[in-house]
Amino acid sequence: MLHVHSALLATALASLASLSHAQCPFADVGNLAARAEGLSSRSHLADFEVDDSEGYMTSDVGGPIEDQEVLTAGERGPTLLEDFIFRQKITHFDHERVPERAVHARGAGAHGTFTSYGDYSNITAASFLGEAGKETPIFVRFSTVAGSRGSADTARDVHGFATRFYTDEGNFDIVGNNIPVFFIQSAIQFPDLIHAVKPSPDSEVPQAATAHDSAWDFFSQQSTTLHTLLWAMAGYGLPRSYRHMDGFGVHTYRLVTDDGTSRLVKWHFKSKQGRASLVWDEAQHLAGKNPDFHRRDLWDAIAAGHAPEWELAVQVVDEEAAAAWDFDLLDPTKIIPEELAPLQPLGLLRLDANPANYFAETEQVMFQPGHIVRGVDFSDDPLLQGRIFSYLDTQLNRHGGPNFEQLPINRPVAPVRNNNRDGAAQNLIHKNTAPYSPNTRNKGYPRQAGRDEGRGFFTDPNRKIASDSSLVRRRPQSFADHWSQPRLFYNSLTPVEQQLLIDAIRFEVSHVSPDIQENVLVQLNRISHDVAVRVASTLGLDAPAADPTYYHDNTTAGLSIMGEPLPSIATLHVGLLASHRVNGSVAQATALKEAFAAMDVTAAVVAETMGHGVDSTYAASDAVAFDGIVATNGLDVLLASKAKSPLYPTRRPAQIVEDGYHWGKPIGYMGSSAAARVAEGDGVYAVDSVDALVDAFKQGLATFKFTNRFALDEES
Ligand code: HDD
Repeated sequence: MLHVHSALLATALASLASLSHAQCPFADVGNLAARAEGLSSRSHLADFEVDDSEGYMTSDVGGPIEDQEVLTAGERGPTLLEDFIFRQKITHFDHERVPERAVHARGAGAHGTFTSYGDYSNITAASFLGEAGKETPIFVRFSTVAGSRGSADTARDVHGFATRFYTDEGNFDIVGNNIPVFFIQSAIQFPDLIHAVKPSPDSEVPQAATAHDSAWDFFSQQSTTLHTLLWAMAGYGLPRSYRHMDGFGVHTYRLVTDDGTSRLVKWHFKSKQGRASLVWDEAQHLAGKNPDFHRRDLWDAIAAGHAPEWELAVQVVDEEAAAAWDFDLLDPTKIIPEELAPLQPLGLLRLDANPANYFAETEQVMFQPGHIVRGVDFSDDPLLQGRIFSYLDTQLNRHGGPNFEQLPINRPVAPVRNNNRDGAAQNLIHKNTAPYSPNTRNKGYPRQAGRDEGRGFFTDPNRKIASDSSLVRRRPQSFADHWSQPRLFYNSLTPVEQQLLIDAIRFEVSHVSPDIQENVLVQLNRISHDVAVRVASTLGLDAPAADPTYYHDNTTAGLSIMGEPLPSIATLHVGLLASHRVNGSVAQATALKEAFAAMDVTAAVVAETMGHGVDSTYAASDAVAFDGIVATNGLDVLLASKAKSPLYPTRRPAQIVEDGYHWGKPIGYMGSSAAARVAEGDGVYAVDSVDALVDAFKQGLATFKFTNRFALDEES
């Protein structure tokens, strides 16, 4: 029935979209088509949606009311206790919040569809991977880890990448990050890690940041953190957008086939937009200028019909071969280099619908690594084992009871039948009066499902534990090397990325106490003497003597972000600087905007005042808003060092170009504006025609960051 509804709506909107602009009763035909398409990926929520587009206001129990004045004893008298309308409204408001997530509080989500490329029953019994073209609704929530719900999107941090597949055999969640490794090896240390990176317990400072004593005290005392720390200090901590980052399941999981064959795997989500990152100075500006930068980017791209896409892939591991590797697959601080196990693509994720209500969908979605489906199983990774417990517990706390899985965003599309009963906010009316198993009163239903009946989970999951099964509180020796893979990561970056990583550590560690700085240098020195020396130079300290136990020159492919051009420039955003004082400038910017639109690149015309095709003013614009910047013909007038105007802060037009240049963005000068150019070189284009500019920017935007503008230590 639901499907009929949305199909009808989709058809109606599609036929509206096919009308010409003149015929259509709505202005934005393109968006209507996009909404119709998006609706299908969240159609399982349709039954729960509230449409207030008509009707009278009512109380929570349905009686029509007015709610703008309280009931008082006389016009100037006291408010009456009997005013049930007032009390209901205020009481509901007082209870509007649920506890924010203890970690990953700040985030944004979207709906979409996963499409399987093929029938993968040779590696898993999971039904959503059982057929080419099979579609499964999904919801993905992206997040930062440390900050509170209101913190800035561009804080340097690991980023959450949590995906729910609403499969026809139940919900499957991959609760991952944009970095393939984690700080600790055992879940029992998670509270320690989080207490160390969160703000200080006395002052609650700093917010959404790790440049403080407790974080680096923990990092330098707990060397398992070093690998993830290096990824976060590199571009992975500063993604350009949620759309421009990959996702990872982090742990080793298992896939199991119908005949019980089990293989170890790592989950990957590869961004079709490519990977791109900000530079730190830019990210800090953004935190003030636009703290919602990532949230808005995702929302706008989806609303404009540019659905972001990721390819789901797995590294399938041959367990016998893995036994010879010099790291343990159960250790979540390690990657499996792609040279050892290539990625096998499985299908495509496409996010094409924004939530209709942030709280109901994004805030109330409650992921759990324990949400698995037949065909997927766990490994003995001690971090994963602990997470399976923790997420259920945290959802009980956030929701206040055990019925959170009944919330629309959590409810599976597969039927739920069991003997769990009652509890706060029970939404269902169970009619079975024999809610126990085994029973005869309900003819034994709901029946037990197993591997061979009812497509249940495997009663015998074909997993073995180590033969030495005495109880211990210690980690295996195979988890003991915490320095070789951080070095592998560092070696695999370009020199500029290495420099930016070192600069990030310099920034962070400059904020911590001298004794902690010394401890940090000891750990960095185990990874690389060069890194330790370069960080020590900023701190005015001596690095320890080289400690070569873990030094090596190995590299692995696919880790550099800045070394590769973007596969697509669609939906990147260009600033077109114009002036009402220069004849033809706004017209030229408008022509550029149209030419960019033909390549699905969005652009904003900036001038002193709004009107006549201008999208933003210099008073409101900043280089952080743009992936590339173009000064139109004649703009040298505004860029000149003495140019002043009461319409914008001093030197704002020139500052936009200069900041854009220093942050590595492509810069275009049209005609005479080149007279005011900041510098020449790669990614700086002085041209005369719209066509030449757009042509140059195709390559410029794909390069994304012109890294030769960033200084290397040896050049200073
Ligand atoms: Fe966690 C949330 C990812 C280790 C305990 N975690 C949370 C979210 C993501 C991750 C993406 C946000 C989900 C959402 O959007 O709602 N966490 C990870 C990854 C880890 C990891 C990739 C290591 C591989 N986490 C981890 C450990 C524990 C937790 C070891 C506890 C033992 N994580 C939680 C939590 C959260 C959470 C406290 C907070 C809110 C929630 O679960 O739903 O239970």
